[in-house]
Amino acid sequence: MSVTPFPFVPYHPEHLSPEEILQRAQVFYQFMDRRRTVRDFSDKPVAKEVMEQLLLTASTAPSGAHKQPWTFCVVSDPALKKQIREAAEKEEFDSYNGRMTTEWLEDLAPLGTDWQKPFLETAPYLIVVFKKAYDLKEDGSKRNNYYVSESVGIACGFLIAAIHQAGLVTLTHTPSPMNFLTRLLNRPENERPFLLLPVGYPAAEVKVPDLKRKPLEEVTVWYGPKAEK
Ligand code: IYR
Repeated sequence: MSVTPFPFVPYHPEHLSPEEILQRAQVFYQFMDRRRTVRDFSDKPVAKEVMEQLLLTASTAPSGAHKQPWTFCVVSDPALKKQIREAAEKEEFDSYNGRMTTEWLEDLAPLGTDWQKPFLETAPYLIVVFKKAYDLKEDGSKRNNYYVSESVGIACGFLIAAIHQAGLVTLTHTPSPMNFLTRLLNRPENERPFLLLPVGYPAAEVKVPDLKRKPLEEVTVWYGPKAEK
């Protein structure tokens, strides 16, 4: 089967001076460094138009062969949020009470997480991200996708940055196993649940753990001369 090539068109990225580039890089880092995972949400509503813009941003992510192998399910219906919470808490209860290793529980203890997930009902929106292992054509045939987890992971990164930039908060929730989301959201066989992101405002006077991020020296290895300062 032949595939029509994309027409190639001129691309006009911004032309900035090295000083402006450095300034932008610094400003963006400082902004992103203020992002925190929040587990306590307010029930204050968020406009659907805001959600649409956030999801448009997520959709700009690069993907293997430009297949865009993602579906974002946006849940605001209180009854459905309640069903998701109940199913997630059932799995989480089992995970925290036997399925997770002692080492894992030990690693989580400083964060204070447990099996209870009230934010699944409190947050005005839940975005459940599905990855498409393959595309299902209208005639029922399958067409492969590539680097699906990488692509969907990047889209989620864009989404998290967009949520932060909009002044809202989120949390990367990974109930395990996540199959109940396929059932509750009635997703087709080619989609697998990937990540659940509650989106909203933080609860009043929310607290977060005083985490430190690893210094650059610990997370980078340089293989050439650094540019002169
Ligand atoms: N999925 C569980 C457990 C959990 C696991 C990791 I790794 C975390 O960083 C946080 C939580 C939960 O959502 O509580």
